Amino acid sequence: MISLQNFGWNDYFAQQWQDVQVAGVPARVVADFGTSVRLVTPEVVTAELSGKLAHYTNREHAPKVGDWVDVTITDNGNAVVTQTLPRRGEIARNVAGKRTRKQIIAANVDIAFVILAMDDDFSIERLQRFLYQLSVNHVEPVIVLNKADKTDDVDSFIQQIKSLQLPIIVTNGLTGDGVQDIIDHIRPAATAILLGSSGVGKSTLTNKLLGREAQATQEVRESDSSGRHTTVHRELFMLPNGGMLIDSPGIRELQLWGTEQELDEKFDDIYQLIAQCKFASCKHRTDEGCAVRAALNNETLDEGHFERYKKMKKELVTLKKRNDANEKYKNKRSKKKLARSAKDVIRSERDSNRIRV
Ligand SMILES: Nc1nc2c(ncn2[C@@H]2O[C@H](COP(=O)(O)OP(=O)(O)OP(=O)(O)O)[C@@H](O)[C@H]2O)c(=O)[nH]1
Ligand SMILES: [Mg+2]
Ligand SMILES: [Zn+2]
Repeated sequence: MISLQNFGWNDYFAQQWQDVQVAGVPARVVADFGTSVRLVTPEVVTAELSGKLAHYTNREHAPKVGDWVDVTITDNGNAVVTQTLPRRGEIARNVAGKRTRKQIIAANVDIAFVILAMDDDFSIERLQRFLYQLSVNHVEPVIVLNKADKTDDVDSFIQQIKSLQLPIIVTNGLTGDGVQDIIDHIRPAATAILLGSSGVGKSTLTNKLLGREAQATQEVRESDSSGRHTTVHRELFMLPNGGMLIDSPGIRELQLWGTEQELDEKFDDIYQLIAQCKFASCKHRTDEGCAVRAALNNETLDEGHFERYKKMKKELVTLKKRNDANEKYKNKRSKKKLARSAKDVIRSERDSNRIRV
């Protein structure tokens, strides 16, 4: 018999369950396929989404891997997901490309392993984007430096990220070295996710963690390493130690989702400096009394660290502008709709009057 507690059900979700009008039984999503999901519950295995949840306007509420949902068995024996419980520890980003929309990658995640390969693909900027996104959503981060066999100077990679003061694990996905260190961070009934760009070795590590070949892996061809992902959907696996693991498709383009305030909290050192600039409008370039410039000059502030902050800040300002514009557009449309329905009422009254006459 499956116990929901084994899959992470706890007092928090029990409380959520109390707080919403439920129709069926609770279940956890272990794989999502768009309009249907695979679930763990004592009773059902797969379920369709209700029409409302499947509708494009409700994309944010559509169940994703890790979500707790309310599932009902209909009269004809079909299982239907009717609602998604409020999430805790979601992994989200802005959809890839030019559009602006929050995309949930996984829900109810406790700990995230950000995987970096110690090769040409190693990027601190990408790491910081992941870390920012995790901090916004209160997910505990651990850094994994994979492909230990690809370098003879592991220490040079560690030195570059030591200042982040996060746990660092060094692994070799091919031999399984270091994999036990990952497992040691995952408590029973906790949910972990492996994040990182395509080809860093997430699925290779997943197989080592599970002790079986559950996920396909693939050599990244040098000439064609862009936009090709071996893993295409997300799935939640049970680990032998009782924890859970989500392998995810590589994220090449992590567009941020969040607010400037959240970024300032994450980059508190820079935020403190900016507060000391003489002018509130300081651009931190050649301005008089600029505390940021002073710190850059005497090297108490790292240039790269500041550049990454500026870049992310700019991106979040653009995100806010686009969100505001979307909001305005929506309001305008609903106002138009209202005006139209008011006209409809007048017309129908006029028509009924006519009939009456
Ligand atoms: N040399 C070396 N190769 C590794 C290591 N770990 C994984 N690989 C190889 O890297 C390639 C990509 O690994 P995957 O596990 O498929 O990468 P992924 O992160 O799951 O990629 P996507 O599913 O596309 O996001 C495969 O050929 C693996 O065999 C390692 O520690 N050292
Ligand atoms: Mg993969
Ligand atoms: Zn300044």
